[in-house]
Amino acid sequence: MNFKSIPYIQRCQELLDNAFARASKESPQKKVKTFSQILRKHLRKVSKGWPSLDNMPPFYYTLVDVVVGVGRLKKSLGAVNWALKTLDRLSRSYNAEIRRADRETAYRLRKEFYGRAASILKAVEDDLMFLGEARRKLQDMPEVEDTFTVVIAGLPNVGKSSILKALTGARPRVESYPFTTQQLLLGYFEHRYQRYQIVDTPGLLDRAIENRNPAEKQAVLALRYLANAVIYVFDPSSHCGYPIKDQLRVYQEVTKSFDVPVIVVVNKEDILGEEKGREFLRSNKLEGILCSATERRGIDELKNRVIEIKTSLEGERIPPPYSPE
Ligand SMILES: Nc1nc2c(ncn2[C@@H]2O[C@H](COP(=O)(O)OP(=O)(O)O)[C@@H](O)[C@H]2O)c(=O)[nH]1
Ligand SMILES: [Mg+2]
Repeated sequence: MNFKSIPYIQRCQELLDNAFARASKESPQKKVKTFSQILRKHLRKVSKGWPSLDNMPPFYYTLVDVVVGVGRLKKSLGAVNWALKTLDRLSRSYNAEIRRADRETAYRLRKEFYGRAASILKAVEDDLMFLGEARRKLQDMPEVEDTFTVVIAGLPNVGKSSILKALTGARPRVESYPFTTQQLLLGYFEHRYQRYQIVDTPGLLDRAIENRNPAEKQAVLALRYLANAVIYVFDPSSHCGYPIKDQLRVYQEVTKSFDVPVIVVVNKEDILGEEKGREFLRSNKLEGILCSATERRGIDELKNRVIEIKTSLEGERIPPPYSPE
């Protein structure tokens, strides 16, 4: 989804000034045509340059809705289209009249056309302003790939970023989430020509959803559309600074709100010890993978589990074999 290629949007007056400047260089017969062409060319660029809201993946749709409001955006794009059509119709009829008119009448008709074209633009001035502002806001929308995606959740310091690095090797790419403080860290690994996208979400999936403001709630909602699976990281050693009770509460919340498979990881096994790690899982009736992100233990098992989930989800989509009567 490329929000960075949304074209620059001129202010109403800027656009009119440009059109006047260009038309003034033309012969009288061509002035109206050129004037209207300049306006329409820009309006068409504005209207066509936006990613289509109807085909937008729900992850982006939700974010666009939080950042600028989908309803308002649709209204403004609709207004631009209206202006485009109205200008087109108007310039055709004026051009036809001007062609038949004597010099004096042609002059009067041209002036009249400029006035009417300017009022059409003035009618959508607020919409152009809004779209210009929306464009600016959407420029730093995070770029995510449309591929199998695993979102990492868990309280701060449990080792989410370390797990991401262990799984994907390279330094994660940082994308800003459109709510100032939040970012998405993206890492990738490949297996049998298939790309896996792993997303760490500092500040988003690391505390209770109930304590969030509406925009953050929407941000979490958008993540739900992005995730094909979730890795929930526990640190039952006391090192992360959060009691197990809190970690379990957020775990319950995440499993409830994400309608996808959740892989439980018990991290920092190097400090905790295998015995205590297994005991933690047993006593909480969880199934999970013991890992040490820093010592790279359990990471291959985790990776295999991710691959397995993708394969089994694909399996669901394969239609049953054809069987004749
Ligand atoms: N001993 C040990 N420390 C770890 C492990 N994973 C992460 N850490 C440390 O725990 C701290 C928090 O890790 P980080 O990945 O930043 O946690 P996040 O806040 O959940 O992303 C860092 O100091 C890491 O080095 C682990 O498996 N073993
Ligand atoms: Mg982190």
